[in-house]
Amino acid sequence: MKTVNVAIIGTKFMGKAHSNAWTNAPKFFSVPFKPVLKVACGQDKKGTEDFAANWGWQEVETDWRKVVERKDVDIIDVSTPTYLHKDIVIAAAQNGKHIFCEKPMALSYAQAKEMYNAAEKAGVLHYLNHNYRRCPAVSYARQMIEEGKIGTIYHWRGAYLQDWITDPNFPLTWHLRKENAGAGPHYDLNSHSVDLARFLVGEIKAVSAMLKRFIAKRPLPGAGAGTFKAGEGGGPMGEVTVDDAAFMVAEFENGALGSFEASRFANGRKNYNYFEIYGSKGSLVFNLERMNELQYLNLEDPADQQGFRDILVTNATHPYVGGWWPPGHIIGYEHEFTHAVVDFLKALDKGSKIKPNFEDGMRIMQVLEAAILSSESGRKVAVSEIQ
Ligand code: SOE
Repeated sequence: MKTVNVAIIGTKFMGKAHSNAWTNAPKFFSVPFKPVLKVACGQDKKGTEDFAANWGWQEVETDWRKVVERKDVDIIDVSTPTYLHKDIVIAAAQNGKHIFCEKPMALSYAQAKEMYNAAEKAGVLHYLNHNYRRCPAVSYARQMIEEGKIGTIYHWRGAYLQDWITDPNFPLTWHLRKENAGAGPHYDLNSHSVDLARFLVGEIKAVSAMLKRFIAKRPLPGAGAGTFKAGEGGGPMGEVTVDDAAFMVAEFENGALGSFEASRFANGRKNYNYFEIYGSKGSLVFNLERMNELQYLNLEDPADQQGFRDILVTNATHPYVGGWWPPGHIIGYEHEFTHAVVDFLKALDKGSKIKPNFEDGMRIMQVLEAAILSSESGRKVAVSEIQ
């Protein structure tokens, strides 16, 4: 079997999810290349060595610039915090590497545009990891929409709600700093919802939004602090420079209307990525916390039997499921990343594109930035105003 050499930059939450995907893709799916886990790169040498030993990365590096210049690396996997994406992606593209990059794409639309242009100019394969598109129930929702099952879409109703920072003593990790994350849940979570809405409904034309910060100062992070992890706290205070919640309404180019709620202050909601889509012939509902199911209302059912049915999306005929277990043997969050790697390797082999890619990422950033302008100016903003 042909092989491709992968280097991963970033060894925390996403580093793990991606390592698992590179490992499992060839074990469960028929893929054209076997990924070789060549180099893992992180800032902390000991932590990176432990990470590499655990996941089977052959070598360790602490300087990402050396990694992107290596002749024996084909793919750069960018699993770092957002503020590092632009420089790594551009250097990787200039060195002719194919790129598998975590979301959100960048700190701004301008950065995303630069990244897209660099990747296109270099002619490399580029992928932006909005993993939820590759949840089988979500891919199946798209198939049902394409088959006309719910007819003309009227409404998108999306919410992405979490509660991991509601404690005022949760530290000021990188997600809470504008210079590192660009924005709060608006970028982190609304980016996923906008990706799903573009995937399932269509392009967004204009937005009105309100972004809100609830807690202005937090203790600086101590050892072990990170995404979803308070670690050791109690240090001096620093300023939170991003939103804590971001709500937006949107008009789609096809005439549909959408609402988006993103918050890290929704107590009880852990990773509640939820949407409802209402069409002229039926409706679809998805909730990541019940990710093996898709709810479907069919208006062609007899009127007195109408209601939402739960489709258990675990048949071999459902997208991606055939690679895993028999019907009813449910799958999880990490499988979406494996599906992305499978599609990435297939696209690499065919010389085709994969979606979402940096062009999608750029469009998403444009929508999100339009929402920030709307929140700041108090007016509705056309997405095309962001250039
Ligand atoms: C943190 O909010 C986070 O890890 C996001 O960054 C991911 O994209 C999301 O899938 C889960 O939550």
